[in-house]
Amino acid sequence: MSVLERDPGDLVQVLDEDGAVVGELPDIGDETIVQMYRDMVLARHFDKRAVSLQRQGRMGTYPPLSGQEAAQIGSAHALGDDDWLFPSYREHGASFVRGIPLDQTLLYWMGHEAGNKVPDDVNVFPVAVPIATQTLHATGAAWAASLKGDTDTAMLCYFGDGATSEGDFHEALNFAGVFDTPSVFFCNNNQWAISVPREHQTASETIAQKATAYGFEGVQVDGMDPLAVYKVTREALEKATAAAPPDSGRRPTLIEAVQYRFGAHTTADDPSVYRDAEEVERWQAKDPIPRLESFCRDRGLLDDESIEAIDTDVTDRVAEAIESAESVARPLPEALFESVYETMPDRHHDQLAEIEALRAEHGDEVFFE
Ligand SMILES: Cc1ncc(C[n+]2csc(CCOP(=O)(O)OP(=O)(O)O)c2C)c(N)n1
Ligand SMILES: [Mg+2]
Repeated sequence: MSVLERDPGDLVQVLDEDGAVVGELPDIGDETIVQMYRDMVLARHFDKRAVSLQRQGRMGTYPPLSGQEAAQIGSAHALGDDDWLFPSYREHGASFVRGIPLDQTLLYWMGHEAGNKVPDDVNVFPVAVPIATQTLHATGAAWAASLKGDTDTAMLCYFGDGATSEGDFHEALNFAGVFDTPSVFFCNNNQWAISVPREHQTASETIAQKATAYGFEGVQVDGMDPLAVYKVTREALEKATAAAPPDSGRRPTLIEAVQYRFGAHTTADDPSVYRDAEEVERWQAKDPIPRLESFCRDRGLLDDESIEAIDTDVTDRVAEAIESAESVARPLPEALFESVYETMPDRHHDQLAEIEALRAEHGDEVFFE
């Protein structure tokens, strides 16, 4: 029986909090499992360094992902070569797995236009900051694939629990259900939308059950269990790309990955004013990295030596990415006005004039203090 055919409130789990196997393992090679561990460690270290860069004034703002590595890395590894990934603004780990270089992500959060440029051969859509807008882009792209008769490509779309309160989310899922688009909707339910708790987003018992109203399956998965996330996403992608309807089982899926963000919503947020330290501790016990580490050690896939080698490699790679991003000259404030209007309104001319006056008086350094 497919792991997707279950009650939406029945949480899919493969590893328990200690990394012991409690569910059916996905069909996945040992090499991929170790690569997933490596990618999760990289995402965690990148996150730590990025927050620190922001604190030192070396980056504008940044949305941390610590705690959410399993949801991102497990699902991104499930993607096939032709599939596409539609991120929100927090999917640095998933995007990296699909080919977005780390320095590119840093450039984005440093405010460089170049940070928006997705390499041509990478099937990842640009970062979407306006909440839930990417759900419509993903459904549109999935419908386009259907119309072209492309049966190899599925669209995996990430969004948060807060995004499920937006009209876009409902329109995207309704359309996908009616037109059988090759869609996998992946909700990162990290319990909070900035300071708004999950209970204030919906009176539904689960987010997964919303799929029932759109006529397709919804499944809740332990979003801090990378193997369970991989399994559920892989099955959903296979179902999305099954041969054309009506003679196949091709259907969209809504995955609710239950998880927690350990840190702040962004570096501009202070979560201590709206959530308890005990709540954070409770979720830290489910940390995906020690869980997968313990599983890998038990199976002889990792030991002290290989873990140390991974840590060193990850530290070096993140340091190189930072060096590369910081070697790009910081954008001048005039860049803000480019590519917005064909004919700039008067107030923008006035603001540009202010910039020029500042430069004439103090030089460029005044912008980078
Ligand atoms: C349309 C829109 N409204 C409001 C905002 C401001 N905003 C940024 S993040 C956020 C909360 C989103 O929460 P959730 O969807 O749970 O995602 P998370 O950040 O928790 O991953 C809000 C309201 C926005 N970016 N776009
Ligand atoms: Mg959230």
